[in-house]
Amino acid sequence: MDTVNSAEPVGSATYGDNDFVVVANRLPVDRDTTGDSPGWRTSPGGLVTAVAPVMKSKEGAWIGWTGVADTDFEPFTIDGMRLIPVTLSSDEVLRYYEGFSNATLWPLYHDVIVPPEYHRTWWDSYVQVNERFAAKVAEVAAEGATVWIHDYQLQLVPQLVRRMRPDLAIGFFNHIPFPPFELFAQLPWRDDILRGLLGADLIGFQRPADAANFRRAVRGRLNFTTKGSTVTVPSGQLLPAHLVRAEAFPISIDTPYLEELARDPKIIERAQQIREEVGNPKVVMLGVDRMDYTKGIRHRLKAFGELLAEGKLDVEDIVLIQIATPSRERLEQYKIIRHDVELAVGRINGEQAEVGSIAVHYLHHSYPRDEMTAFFLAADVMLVTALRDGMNLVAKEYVACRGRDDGALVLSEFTGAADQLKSAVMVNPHDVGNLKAGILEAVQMDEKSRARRMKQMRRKISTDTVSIWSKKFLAELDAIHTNPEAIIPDRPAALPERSATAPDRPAAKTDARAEHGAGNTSPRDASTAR
Ligand code: ADQ
Repeated sequence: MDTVNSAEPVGSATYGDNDFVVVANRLPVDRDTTGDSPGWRTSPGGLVTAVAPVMKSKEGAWIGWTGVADTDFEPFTIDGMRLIPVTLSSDEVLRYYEGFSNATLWPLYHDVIVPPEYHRTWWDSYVQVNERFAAKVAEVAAEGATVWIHDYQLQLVPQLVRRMRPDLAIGFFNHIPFPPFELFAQLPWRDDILRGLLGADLIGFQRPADAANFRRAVRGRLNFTTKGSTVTVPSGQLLPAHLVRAEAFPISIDTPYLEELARDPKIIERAQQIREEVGNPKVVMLGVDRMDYTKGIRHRLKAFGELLAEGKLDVEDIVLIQIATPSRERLEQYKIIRHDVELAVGRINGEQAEVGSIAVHYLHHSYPRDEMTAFFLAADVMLVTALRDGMNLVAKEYVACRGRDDGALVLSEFTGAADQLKSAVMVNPHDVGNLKAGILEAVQMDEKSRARRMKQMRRKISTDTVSIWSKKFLAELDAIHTNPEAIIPDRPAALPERSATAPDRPAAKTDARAEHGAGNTSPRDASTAR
């Protein structure tokens, strides 16, 4: 492997000195090799926005992969964030990331829209990479530090970290749905994943239904007791005995920042220009998604194509701009979805467009935030038709940009956002008839209804921002870790004291109630967590 050193190394004295550690598959940077000497470009996303203030105030560290395979990088600092790279080999990118994370877990957790693939070599790689991340956490976290682990790629890390460092407060947030038990039960390594997650003190999900699915799986597979959102982990489960909270923390967006962008005269002017560039139709509809089979882009195009073919919408009056960011392009299912979408766009334009009136403007690019905001401002109707989505930030971003309380949102009931943006036009994207009716309703909605509904949705996201989300999560994690009795009524009498002792310290004996779950656990699954 090559070794590349960055410009600002973190001194080894700072190891084990981080009071706040974020752990995610990717670091919030991309390697930039365009200049004379290679460097890093920040890739600001929701997660950075959410955790950056805490990172700065607590001088936190972020552990993750750089996106460059087979290369070791030294820790470095960028925008006041201390970044600690974890190395992945090309083989691990193939098996752990593209394989187990994105071709096993991703489809399984999204209602098996495409069939998940189960391969033991992928699982082995997933375990190995999770162990590497956990070892890094154990190395860099200060005593009693707070560790916040993110997403489905790292579900074993909480357990692995707890076994090495029982002194740490461990939070986990799952950005994607957690599937119903009947689907989750397909996974050959289901019990390992549950135990992996249960190493955390607090597990956050997007929707209450996700948290309920998780708790049901814990009861059904491991026989652990749950009461409300609390799970009692008994001793003898490859984990020290402890209590876990598993509940919903719906993620949001940086609302004030987007509202400000949407008021910027330059961006407003650019929005007007976009409308002109697409022919100044009466109605501009917009779709913004990663190119992913979960996002319902094909269903949306089918509905739109049929509405045009039936003459219910007229190509002279309406345009659909479909932005689809390139995503996971080496995976077969992603090649298929791209092909299908491009075929559908070609067919609609071939059959419905006239010279000078294109029906679908299809853009397979990524855009800077200013330009995305201009698209949101330019759109009269926003289409979010995901077949399953943990939250869907695009829906919230569109609402944040509609400061004039105009515009209509068509929103799939299978998104986490549907729990909050209740005044949207709700649709079932699997039902093309229902989707078409929803699109027509949004297009034809009178101004007064649009204003009323948008105002209600804007109110919701103005009090529900990503910084409030991270504060709530971390405050609850702190409360659970420092004083579980204060908030959890059913705490077993004899939970072990937390202390930073030797790695893999055997758990203390617990009371009969906590032992009960252990005794009833089915050990039938072939694999066990390492
Ligand atoms: P994603 O599946 O990536 O996120 P989403 O929540 O919509 O889905 O977030 C996408 C983000 O990328 C949005 O901020 C959007 O504006 C941006 N984006 C999309 N296309 C873009 C383009 N072409 N150019 C620039 N930016 C673009 C996962 C889960 C979601 C969950 C989030 C956060 O799948 O369900 O909401 O994490 O938890």
